[in-house]
Amino acid sequence: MAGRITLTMIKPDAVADGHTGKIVDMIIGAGYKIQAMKLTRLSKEKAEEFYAIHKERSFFGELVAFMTEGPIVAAILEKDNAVESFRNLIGATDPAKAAPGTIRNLFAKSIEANAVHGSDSADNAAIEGNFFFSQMERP
Ligand code: 3AN
Repeated sequence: MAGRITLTMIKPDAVADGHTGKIVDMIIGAGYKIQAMKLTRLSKEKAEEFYAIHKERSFFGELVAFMTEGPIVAAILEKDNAVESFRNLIGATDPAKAAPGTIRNLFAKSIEANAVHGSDSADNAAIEGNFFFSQMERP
């Protein structure tokens, strides 16, 4: 399974703005199978855990505050070469640099409120999938 899954979050900005359906439609249209999906909200502790790799970065506090300000949609997505292909679908972290037609180009507001998350490696996809979903939630 490693290499065939990635973990996405539709972030609080995009959920609040009503873009969930359009983003899920783009994901399915790009050929991903949804293995698991939930609407949830990160606590401060869980957001700090998810983004622990960034804890020394200047933007860490703002990132945690932003990611806890409202509900998110988390999903495990399956496709060949899932991590890399999904990062191409979402575009660059900074929406000003995201290619036309990518999810961030269409829906992100800023480098922080950038609409979606995508795992950056197969190992992290597995870790992030287990962070959000139990075995029972992954039929
Ligand atoms: P990506 O989400 O494209 O993998 P990362 O892992 O470098 O990007 O950053 C994780 C998250 O941290 C980003 N999605 C974004 O919300 C936030 N972030 C990254 N760089 C900055 C920055 N310079 N200022 C504010 N937030 C940032």
